[in-house]
Amino acid sequence: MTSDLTLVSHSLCPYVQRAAIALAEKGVPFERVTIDLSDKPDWFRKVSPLGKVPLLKTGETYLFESAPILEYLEDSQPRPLHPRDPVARARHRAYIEFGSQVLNGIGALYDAADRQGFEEKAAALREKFLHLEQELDGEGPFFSGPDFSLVDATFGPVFRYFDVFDRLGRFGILDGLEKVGRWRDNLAKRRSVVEAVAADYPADLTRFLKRRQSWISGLI
Ligand SMILES: N[C@@H](CCC(=O)N[C@@H](CS)C(=O)NCC(=O)O)C(=O)O
Repeated sequence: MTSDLTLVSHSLCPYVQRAAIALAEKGVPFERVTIDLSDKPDWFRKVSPLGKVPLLKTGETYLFESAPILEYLEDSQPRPLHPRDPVARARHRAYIEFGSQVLNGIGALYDAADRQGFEEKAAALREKFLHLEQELDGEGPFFSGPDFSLVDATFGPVFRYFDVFDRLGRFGILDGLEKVGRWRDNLAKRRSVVEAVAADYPADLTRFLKRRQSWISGLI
């Protein structure tokens, strides 16, 4: 099967991964074009209004921003990843945004200049996961039970950061959060989540963290 969908990507970007996971879950073939965000090509600057990845090219149109891209895939492709119930759908959309706020917290964590700043950011991040521990469906394996959803596509890339953080130290951010821990393990096993990044992702992320010249860089 051929596809006219192209995902404009960067190797580490968790927002790109959301779209790649949704496409894989839907069984939709797509091309990937990877760009260097530190040296953005002219064609990319012209078609990306915010200068960010992901972009999804469909026909001659470049869609930008991961949340609308996910919604477009829901509207245009098979195998729904949103629940049908309107309240549940709205709640899932809200937790996709919550996932973006968690990613902001992760960015603040790895950019913290010193240990005290790092610990403050770690505590703020843990608050968000404590909230998730309350919200999660205890049965699992996914956010809302048996069906993989866009919230799962959002959090697979979130937990992937922790696989690398765990190699650098014991920061305790997810300690004792049993439902979150089980969710993390289940997402790590999901084929679409595994295949959303290249095999050298951990080394690539570690190099990225080293270059931040922040407190965590000093642990590498
Ligand atoms: N709100 C955007 C966030 C996307 C984003 O932050 N992408 C980053 C890479 S992960 C980016 O392209 N940054 C531009 C840059 O580094 O210049 C979305 O959901 O798509």
